[in-house]
Amino acid sequence: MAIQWYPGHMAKARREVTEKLKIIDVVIELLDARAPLSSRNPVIDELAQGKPRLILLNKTDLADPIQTKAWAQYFRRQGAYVISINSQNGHGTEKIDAACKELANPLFEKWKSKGMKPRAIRVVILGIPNVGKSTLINRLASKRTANVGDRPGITKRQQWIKIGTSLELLDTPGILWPKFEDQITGYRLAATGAIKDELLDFQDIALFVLKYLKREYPNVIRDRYRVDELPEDDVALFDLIGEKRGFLQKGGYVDYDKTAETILRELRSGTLGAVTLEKPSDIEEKTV
Ligand SMILES: Nc1nc2c(ncn2[C@@H]2O[C@H](COP(=O)(O)OP(=O)(O)OP(=O)(O)O)[C@@H](O)[C@H]2O)c(=O)[nH]1
Ligand SMILES: [Mg+2]
Repeated sequence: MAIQWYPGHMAKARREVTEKLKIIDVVIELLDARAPLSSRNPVIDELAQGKPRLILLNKTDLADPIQTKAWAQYFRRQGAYVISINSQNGHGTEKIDAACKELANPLFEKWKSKGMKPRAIRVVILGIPNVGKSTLINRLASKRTANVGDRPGITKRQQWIKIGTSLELLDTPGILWPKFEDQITGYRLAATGAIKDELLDFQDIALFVLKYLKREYPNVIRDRYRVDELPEDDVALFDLIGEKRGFLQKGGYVDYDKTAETILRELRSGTLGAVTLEKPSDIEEKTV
């Protein structure tokens, strides 16, 4: 199944971000720690226009901690400023203020040398739908000012939020891009919840997830679904999970829809365990 989601409001949001960037000092790129590369918008370099950039790996509570470390190192090796965070409980978010100040410092020094007074740092938070932009803003503001939800496409328009006296944050609608470089990116984004569910074939996505878990995290499947021997065939495994969970229809057939939906829900909520859907070692192998 070809996965793609680039509705008109995203094209508009992209234009609006481009407009606003003239007055922005620092760009925060919020990535999903479960799929850092797939959740990275390739248009971001064009959007960020060489502004100082901070990469945040969010939802670290749902991701494999070993891989989160590896991804942070991967981006740091490329010269990026990286912080791993959990916007829901605030873990790591206390470092953001100082990072923005450090990144904006050269600009402030320039102002000072021209005799201008420093003002609040203007920061924009960019990221794909559902990655947690509004949750992060609420966390930094210590109040619920931005709308959040567990569906992609919650924020519809830009909104400035003041954080103390030193920061002004711009919340933006999640933006995807017109064409995924490869379909596996689409599958990862679908699995983590960045694409509108109504557009997805859940069985297809759940099979993709199972195949990956079987290879990389077999114990996650064994523990959660009490399957001791993982069948070689992915569809047979899918069947077995449905059976074990008692998702049977009339005649004893496995209810595929319910099984697929359960696997995805349990992956997204972290019930399955902390799982990362792509590893830096995968790409490094590819480029060597
Ligand atoms: N487990 C976990 N959930 C998070 C975290 N950050 C955000 N969420 C959840 O992710 C969902 C999406 O959060 P939002 O803040 O609305 O995401 P957004 O990026 O603003 O999404 P759009 O406005 O649709 O682009 C919500 O259900 C949040 O509670 C996190 O660090 N960990
Ligand atoms: Mg939002």
